[in-house]
Amino acid sequence: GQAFSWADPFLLDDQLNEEERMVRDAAQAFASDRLLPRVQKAYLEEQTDPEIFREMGQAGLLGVTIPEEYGGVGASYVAYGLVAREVERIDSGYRSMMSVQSSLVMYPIQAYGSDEQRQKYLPGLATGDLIGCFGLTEPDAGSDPGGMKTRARKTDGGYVLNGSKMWISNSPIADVFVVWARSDAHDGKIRGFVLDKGMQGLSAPKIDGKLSLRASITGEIVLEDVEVGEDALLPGVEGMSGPFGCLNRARYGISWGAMGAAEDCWLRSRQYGLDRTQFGRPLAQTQLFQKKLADMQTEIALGLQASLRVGRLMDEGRFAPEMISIVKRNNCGKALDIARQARDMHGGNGIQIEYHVMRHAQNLETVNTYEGTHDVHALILGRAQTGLQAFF
Ligand code: TGC
Ligand code: FAD
Repeated sequence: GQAFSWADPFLLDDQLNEEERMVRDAAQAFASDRLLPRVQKAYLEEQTDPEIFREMGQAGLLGVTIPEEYGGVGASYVAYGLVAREVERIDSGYRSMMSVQSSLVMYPIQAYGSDEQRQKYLPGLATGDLIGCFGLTEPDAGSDPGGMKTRARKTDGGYVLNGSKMWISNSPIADVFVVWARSDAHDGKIRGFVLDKGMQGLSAPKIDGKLSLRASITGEIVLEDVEVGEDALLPGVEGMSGPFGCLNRARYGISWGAMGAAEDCWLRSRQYGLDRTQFGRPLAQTQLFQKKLADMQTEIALGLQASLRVGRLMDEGRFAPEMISIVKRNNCGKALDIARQARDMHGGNGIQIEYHVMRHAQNLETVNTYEGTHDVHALILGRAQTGLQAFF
């Protein structure tokens, strides 16, 4: 028989190959050595250290699935998911910084960009010398990004962009802006543009006052008659499948990341229950506490196994976006439940920054909302099985 490994019930580790384990171990070491020591201060003070991008680049955590010729790691989607899990074990905001850079900025430049754009941006994004952001959401277009108002108007040598983007991770510190706009020269279809910091008319003010994801800076992107050349257009894609192609990758990574945050909450709750005595016995020796631990262990084991399966299918080129909706939606929702339970299981200490669990719970509110809310993914899955569109 096989001994039960309580922390890895389905022996996930056995299902990884050598390279995936190496990437995972590098991410784990980086996360505990470089991210954990600074997260509490960063969160309390709402400070994002841009240097983290360079450190992530050095550790090989940016562009995990991007081919090596462009400075990426050329590893599998499973490896990318493992990185997200390790980074988000520390903080969802750090994982956000990484996923935007890898899936929402490097991926579209690699997949839809010209050779010149690839050469110009990808190596610097892979080392973290350049910081990227992705502007899809607008003040009046969140779940319905097709309702965007940002416009690209054709000029002689290029385009003029006008509009504003809201809730954009990394934007106040970004060098590279992947921005989606309706283009009058392309029948009003959505097109992607790559803009550089410092362009006339481009600004990215910070959004203050977030009670969630405080270690990751968020801002607007304001475009006021920003003139760009033809070379700013991403030539390889047209329509909503452009931004959605990026979101598929990021959402998949988030499904692993959320489980990382959940695991941290679970392991901390277990330890707390073993260490803390009330009524003459450890909390962990009560039935209610054990039931909560069993629920956490179960949801995490199932969630990780599902993300692994979707990752394997992505690596085989056999994924459908709805598969990603299942794991994004379920893993984020379950992680949020687990973090809230963990907060409760820590009693009064649970509200303290040193105990980590409430920070995770607050972060997961965002993670459950961005990249398609929990309910929007339900509607995607509802449409897929009924053939009926319930968005509007
Ligand atoms: P719909 O009619 O379904 O489709 C329009 C066109 O898009 C194509 N498409 C996809 N292509 C690839 N992958 C997918 N997942 C796709 N989903 C749709 C589709 O084939 C069609 O193409 P075509 O050529 O026929 O026109 O589109 P809709 O406008 O009705 O969409 C509805 C809905 C709800 C599915 C969609 O709008 C949606 O997913 N909304 C959620 C918005 C969202 O996720 N925003 C994320 C913003 S970025 C972000 O949050 C980053 S945070 C990251 C971090 O900090 O970590
Ligand atoms: P809304 O769409 O207004 O939704 C509000 C509520 O209504 C939700 O509960 C939703 O589920 C529900 N709802 C909406 N439509 C329907 C419907 N048809 N039927 C039933 N219920 C519905 N975006 C980017 O482009 N780039 C980024 O880098 C980025 N980073 C982010 C970072 C943070 C910290 C946050 C908070 C957001 C970020 N986002 C980013 C934006 C994010 O993707 C949106 O917030 C998200 O898509 C939801 O849009 P919304 O906020 O406009 O909410």
